[in-house]
Amino acid sequence: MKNNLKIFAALFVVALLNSCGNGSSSKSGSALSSSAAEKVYVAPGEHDSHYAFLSGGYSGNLTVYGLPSGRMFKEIPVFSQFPTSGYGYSEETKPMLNTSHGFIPWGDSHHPDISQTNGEIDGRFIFINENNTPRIAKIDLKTFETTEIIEVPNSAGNHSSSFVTENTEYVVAGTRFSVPIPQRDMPIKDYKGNFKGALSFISVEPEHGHMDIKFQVLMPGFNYDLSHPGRGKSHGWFFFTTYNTEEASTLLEVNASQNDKDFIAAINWKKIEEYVNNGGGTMMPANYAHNVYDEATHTATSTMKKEVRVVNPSEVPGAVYLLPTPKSPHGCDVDPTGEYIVGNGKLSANLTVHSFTKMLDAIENKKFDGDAYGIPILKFEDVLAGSVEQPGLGPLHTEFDGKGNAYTTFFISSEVVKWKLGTWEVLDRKPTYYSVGHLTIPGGNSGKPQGKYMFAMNKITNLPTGPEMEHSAQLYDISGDKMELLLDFPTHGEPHYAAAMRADIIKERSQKIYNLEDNKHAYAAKSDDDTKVVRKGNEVHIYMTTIRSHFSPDNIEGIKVGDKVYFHVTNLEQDFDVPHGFAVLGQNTSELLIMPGQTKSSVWEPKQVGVWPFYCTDFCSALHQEMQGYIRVSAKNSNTKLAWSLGEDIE
Ligand code: CUK
Ligand code: CUA
Repeated sequence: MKNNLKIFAALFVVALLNSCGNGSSSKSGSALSSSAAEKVYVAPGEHDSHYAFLSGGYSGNLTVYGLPSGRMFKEIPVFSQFPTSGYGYSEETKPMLNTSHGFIPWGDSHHPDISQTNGEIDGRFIFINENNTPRIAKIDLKTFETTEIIEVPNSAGNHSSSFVTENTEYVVAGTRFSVPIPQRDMPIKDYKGNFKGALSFISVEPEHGHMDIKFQVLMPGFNYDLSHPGRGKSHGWFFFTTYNTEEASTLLEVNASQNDKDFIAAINWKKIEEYVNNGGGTMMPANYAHNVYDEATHTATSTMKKEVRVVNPSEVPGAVYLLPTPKSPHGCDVDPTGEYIVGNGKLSANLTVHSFTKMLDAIENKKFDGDAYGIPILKFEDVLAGSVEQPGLGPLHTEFDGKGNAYTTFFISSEVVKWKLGTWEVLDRKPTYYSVGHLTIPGGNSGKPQGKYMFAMNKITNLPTGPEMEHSAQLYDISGDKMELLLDFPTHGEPHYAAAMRADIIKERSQKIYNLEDNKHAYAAKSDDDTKVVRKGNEVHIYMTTIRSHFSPDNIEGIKVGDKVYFHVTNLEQDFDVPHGFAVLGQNTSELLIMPGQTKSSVWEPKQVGVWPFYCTDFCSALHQEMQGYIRVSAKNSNTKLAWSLGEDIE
């Protein structure tokens, strides 16, 4: 890291020198050609050609950017409470963050992946993993809202996730850490041979995208780092990189780097699916949450599931193989044709590429080199397609442009290297200013990449914002023979992977409003006539509406200290882009942002008597500042009458 910083500092100085003098004439240090700015300029009122969805890492969220401008459009809350919209605070969305460990309003999300049809990105849904409390979320790209989260039992550090098969049959989630399955109290030193790694195949129902864990494959106790689906000819298979095949439980930086080769695990999921469809596998007790947001009721529910189907590789002979891969591979990437499987060995001098055809051949001819816990190990030489010799230091991730080229990031040497599939020659290399993690080509994770741009996501920047500098991404034009660096833009949280695609497909499907008529929320008030305040013991339900520029009712009396007050606010607007907000002084879950036609609720437990104002938090019209009201809170034992009004005084 120190070296990178030095290199970076040197580059920065060169860049500075260039910028104060002769600008574009410099060959040695200037990263940007003079026309780069034009290539990323999107005039006011114009739209970007591509959307990019960057994972937020430890923010637990997903951020949406436009390409080529690098403008951030939106942050979509997924695994975190989000004050901007009230996600995770509102009564309707709290169930989204329920787990078997209780309410967990934080997550670590790494790998978004867009749904596919026939191997092409279709722009319907985007899935993303949560590592820490293993979960997979689905975001509907009609609304850019998180609509489903399923917890993954028997998993830990859910990292080799969430990647989809070419018809979105499955979104796949692999464990990073192996653990006792079922979880139990046992000595850590007995890890080896006893812990297991669960690889989960979560089926996605074609019409609405509902997720369900179809089966889990219980693998040996390695770490499963990343994964990718086979595609085209290898559709039906899934590939996972492993490290710590040593099965160490302490000081992994040394003890998990002993073996010269770890493995890529190849799973024939079609074969296991068939076995399961015929009743194969075992239902084992489990406890995991399945949270679904219903668009008609605008409300999420959380259901606890009690069992999961598990399959041991030994039950389905011929379904699981291990491909030796040097050394502690991180990324596991499959090219658009499905023939090449790239294992990015973090500690290896060369990049290893396996051949799917050779793999099938080796399996057919039973060219095995022993086994691990009964799983056949194929011979390295028999599955090797080729290797890229000494392309750089610390390869992490590879993407493809669909024209026979691959692009790999190198964390230690801080660069992106372009190389040719089949000949394995290095074609180009471009420094990234900072230590780089993932990279993304729109559609690069499908059978049909959408060329033109590639962006690399870096771990450090030079934007001074206190002790922590935000991360950044760098955008390259890859339409020519050589990569051209166009732009550097700041990112949020710590982006790992990102998914990206053409904007027109998403724009076409985008929802403008929620139809008020279709609103089935249990506490909706669909006109001013439906507004009311109802007391049930110490619970008070306020059925409230908003329309430019008032709340109805806007005067409420008869609330008492000790009450639990629910504001159910329906936005009556039916025009595009007219949200209203709601907040009341002293409420610890303040802020609802309510879209046209939607109902959202927040709860308030007033602690102090007084007359407290509430107001609209979203600047909605010239009279936004007038959009306010009062709620009177009396002592617990008072006999103030429950009353409400709009446009007149409460008598
Ligand atoms: S990981 Cu972060 S750079 Cu979680 Cu995909 Cu490789
Ligand atoms: Cu409604 Cu401001």
